[in-house]
Amino acid sequence: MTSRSLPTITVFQRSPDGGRGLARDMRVRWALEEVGQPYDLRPVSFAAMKAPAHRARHPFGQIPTYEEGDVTLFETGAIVLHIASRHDGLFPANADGRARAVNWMFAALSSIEPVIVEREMARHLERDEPWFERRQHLVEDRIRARLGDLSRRLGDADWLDGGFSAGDLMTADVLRRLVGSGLLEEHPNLAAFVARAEARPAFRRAFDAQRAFFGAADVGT
Ligand code: GTB
Repeated sequence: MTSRSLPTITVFQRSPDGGRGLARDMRVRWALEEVGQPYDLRPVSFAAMKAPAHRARHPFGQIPTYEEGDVTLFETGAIVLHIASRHDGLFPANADGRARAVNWMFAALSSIEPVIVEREMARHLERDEPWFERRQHLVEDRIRARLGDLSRRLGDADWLDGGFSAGDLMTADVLRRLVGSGLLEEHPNLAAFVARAEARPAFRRAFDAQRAFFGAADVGT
């Protein structure tokens, strides 16, 4: 009998968000919890993230990465797709349903996440610029347009395409970054979608694990 090690994901050594689970390892942890796959963590400092050993895993020197056997992956879209493809629980059984779930994963990462990240980057890096307020309005209008379309598509359904899938996981995780901004709350069905996703036992386990990890790391180092 061969012993196989657990998949290992890299995470921030110290939480930049105080354990709110907003960094992108959260979606990987959540996917692993959804399929019942235990995992190990490799915490990396900001300095270690940019060092050659980590860049061998992640060319852009970021987290998370995912190592399983001989496979090392470094984009959360690819990582969650990998997990969903190899385990039951995140994709529908039929090929067409699976294709639509993958479609929603790409939509989350390509059509929804970029404008949300743009808003955050501007808030972090451009706050003192004279054009900040004007630009912020423009970016928020673009977010509103996306959320309006998404809200109309979701309607009063629980999930985006039938049962919960990796497409919902990715979309909810992307939208979580807007909780409390007022933008998500303009669409009660989207706010309820995120709350429903966050109420899933697998999400709770992943969230509690990252919070416990960061709490322990903060005390110990
Ligand atoms: N496209 C990549 C993916 O999806 O995997 C993006 C990976 C990425 O942006 N990683 C970030 C990182 O490593 C962490 S998640 N940044 C360090 C660097 O680039 O040097 C982004 C993030 C960080 C912090 C918060 N926060 O504090 O709320 C939220 C999100």
